[in-house]
Amino acid sequence: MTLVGADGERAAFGTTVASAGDLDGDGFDDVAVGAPQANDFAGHAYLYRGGATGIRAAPFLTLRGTDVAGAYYGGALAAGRDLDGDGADEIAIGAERAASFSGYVELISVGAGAPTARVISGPDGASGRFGFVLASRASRRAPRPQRIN
Ligand SMILES: [Ca+2]
Ligand SMILES: [Ca+2]
Repeated sequence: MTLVGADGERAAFGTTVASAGDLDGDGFDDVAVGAPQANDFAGHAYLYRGGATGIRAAPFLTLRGTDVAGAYYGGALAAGRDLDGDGADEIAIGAERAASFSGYVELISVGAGAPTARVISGPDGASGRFGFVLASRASRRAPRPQRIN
């Protein structure tokens, strides 16, 4: 299985790749790929749907962040987790060079309906590079605390 980006040779498609969790809640895990140099370094990220026969070759969603040249959107991706409990995982995408390297992180919810994006800015302003590195916890679910009577 080979995924090919649509942005040409300087897009750096595949700089980041993440198992995105199950973004649409259909029971199959999906894949995210970043191309942070696409469109004059504005950056794109692509979401590919998983299924019974594997990953689909065409992305079901192309994400562009705020689409500002030099933002480097997609330079960091964090594996999906269901952050709001709706049964579909969310994915975080970083754009560390946006706004004089202030950076931002976009939290994408796909779910069963229209995708939504929430932009989170960092506290450090210019040169803070918020979103340079993203991570999610390794375990799927933390064990529920046991009450000891
Ligand atoms: Ca899925
Ligand atoms: Ca969710």
